[in-house]
Amino acid sequence: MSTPAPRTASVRRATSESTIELELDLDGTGRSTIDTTVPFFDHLLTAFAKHSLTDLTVRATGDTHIDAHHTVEDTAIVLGQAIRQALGDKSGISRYGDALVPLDEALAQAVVDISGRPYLVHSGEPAGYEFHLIGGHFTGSLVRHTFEAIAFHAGLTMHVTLVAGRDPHHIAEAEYKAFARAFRQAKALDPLVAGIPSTKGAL
Ligand SMILES: [Mn+2]
Repeated sequence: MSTPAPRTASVRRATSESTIELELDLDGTGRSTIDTTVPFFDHLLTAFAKHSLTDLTVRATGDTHIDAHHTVEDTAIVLGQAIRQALGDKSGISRYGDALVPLDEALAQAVVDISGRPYLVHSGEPAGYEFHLIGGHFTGSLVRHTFEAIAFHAGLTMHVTLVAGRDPHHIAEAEYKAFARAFRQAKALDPLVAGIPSTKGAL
């Protein structure tokens, strides 16, 4: 048996609005060191790493004196870029994953296809969720916005549905954990898959 290539990536992105440095290992154990200066987003990324078994290091700084928006969005862009890079040619992956994850009263479903075709279908958040301020910095709207950035830059088809939920913190965390669990399945190497799991021969 040949040793599979490491599925790791290191991406740095600097703009006038933020500087992001991110390293990940898709075949990790869920260890993470996250510092985006936005504590609630650190909490979501830590949950993502833990429940997707991705080792993740993030150092981000940005113009959070204006708003957390740029730093959070740019970190999500870089996470997507790193995922795409680390997946390589996607040889031997399961490709699809799905999960239904509760957090007390909240329940979120995520379905992921590592398709190379960016698409996000996101629904179910209660009316006005986008206007909630969580942890003093993070607006509810950023849950969808970060999923958009990850899907578009990683090349994932993602359907994320909030089935139930009342607490804004629980809602965001359940959605991120569902995404993490679905992604964990989708990126997993399946010993029965020979080559790239697409009838087109490329993903
Ligand atoms: Mn934006």
